[in-house]
Amino acid sequence: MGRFYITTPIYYVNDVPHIGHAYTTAAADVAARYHRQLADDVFFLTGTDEHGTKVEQAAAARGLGPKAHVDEVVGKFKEVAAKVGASNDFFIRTTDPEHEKFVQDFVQRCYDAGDIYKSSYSGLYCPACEAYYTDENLMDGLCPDHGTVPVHMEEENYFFRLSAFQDRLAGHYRSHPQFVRPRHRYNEALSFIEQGLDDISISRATLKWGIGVPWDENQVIYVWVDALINYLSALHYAPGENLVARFWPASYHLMAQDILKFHGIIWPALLMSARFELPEHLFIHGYLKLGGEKMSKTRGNVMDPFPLIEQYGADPFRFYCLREVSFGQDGVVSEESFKARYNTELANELGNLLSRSVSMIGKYRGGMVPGTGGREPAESPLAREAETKVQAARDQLDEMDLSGALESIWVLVRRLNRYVEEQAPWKLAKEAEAGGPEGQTAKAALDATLWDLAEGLRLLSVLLHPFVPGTARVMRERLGLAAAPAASEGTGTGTGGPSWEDARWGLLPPGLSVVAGPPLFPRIED
Ligand code: ME8
Repeated sequence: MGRFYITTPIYYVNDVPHIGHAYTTAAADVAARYHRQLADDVFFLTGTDEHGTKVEQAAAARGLGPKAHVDEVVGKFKEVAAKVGASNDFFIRTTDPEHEKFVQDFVQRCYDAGDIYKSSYSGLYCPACEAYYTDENLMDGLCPDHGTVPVHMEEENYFFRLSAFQDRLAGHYRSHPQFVRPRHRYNEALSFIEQGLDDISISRATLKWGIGVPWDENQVIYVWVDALINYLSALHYAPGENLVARFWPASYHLMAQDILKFHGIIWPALLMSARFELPEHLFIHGYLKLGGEKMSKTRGNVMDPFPLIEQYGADPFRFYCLREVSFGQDGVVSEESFKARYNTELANELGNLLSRSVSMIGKYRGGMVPGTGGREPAESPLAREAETKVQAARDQLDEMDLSGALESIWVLVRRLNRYVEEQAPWKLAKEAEAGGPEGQTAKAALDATLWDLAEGLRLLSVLLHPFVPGTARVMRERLGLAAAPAASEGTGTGTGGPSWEDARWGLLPPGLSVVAGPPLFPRIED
């Protein structure tokens, strides 16, 4: 049994959530559920980033104080987590008093280590990024991410000696070639470090909405420093025993490329300064793009996940995002492609496979899963391929190749559909009726085929559990297998779902009573 601590970014509450946030949270949930299936000790954290200029401005624009604003908007982010079916163990808010206290202690450690000094800053600043820019970093004088004109800022700030960590950071990257994944993101971060690092301002004098610098009441801590520390602060006060000892360092911080520099450079340097271990991996997935452009709240071209989830459920949404976009690459999403994939893959391929199989077991065997027709389970023509795909999915899940794993699983779904056509159980049933030795052979072949289909579906319910947990549960119910423990579905640290031990061909006991039911995925008609 291992341990697995996975985090999503904590999302800004300056506006409402969109499909990009739902995507990261759903992906993290897939990994968390998979590791619970392995019986790992799992902690899954998500939450909200509630301080800083952007939030202060968003609140002011609504005529609200920042706290009233964040208290309201946080509900929408909690709702996203719940709606995508996230089994997060804790939801951190950076306005939690325990977090605020921990951040102050953390920054004090860096100060005491001599890594923080006071200096004045004068230069360009993008409030949307909450970051300073030099002329070279801008594109035609505009923020490269937001396309907005940066503002001139002049302040006395506290600075963190990031430059002093350059060699140690580069050394860490070299000795941990898997620190940032996928590889091209590792290269990007390392080359940024090698270009030379400047010290960074880590406090603000003009902003009020933030955590106070412990040794200077006139300054607040830079929102990014406050935010990054959440991954460690949460373990100090989330419910649960010895969380720090059990879960730090984090196994994976999951995010898109927009915040790689903060996580790949500033965060490890802060941890080195405060003398904490570094996270094991950062995994950088790509952007979901709408009409070819990155969605962003600041740009206003966002796709709202709620209507899709409300209409079709969390599972189709999770499935779509992880299937449509190769995990680690950018990809285009749209409602049309959602519907197309839903109809072809979920309704036709998976949904039909289940309903056909259950109905044939009903029709030909009175609703009871037959034996294997006198054949060893391992002799099934499906056995080898099933085992190969299980192993492939496992390897891919271990590498965080979530869409690759889903593809391996889907090869099996398609193989089972072909098997139905190849075996033509309706013909076997007719031949069996004829009686005699040939009838006996057909009867045994029909038993074997129906058992194979039920076994294939059982196996799929184990493999699909992390991706589409509700669907996997219904599949198991229809197959007459006991429902998965409730702990797997809700928030909490239950071992959850069918164990990965069950992902082996040949375990299905004969004699289960299958249960017919409505289509898993009713087709979407335009
Ligand atoms: O950056 N495609 O918060 P944020 C895929 N508060 N993922 C996307 C996406 C898209 N189009 N848009 C957003 C912040 N995301 C900080 C983080 S962490 C200590 C502080 C996801 O609300 C993706 O995970 O802007 C991205 O990294 C994150 O949302 C940014 O969320």
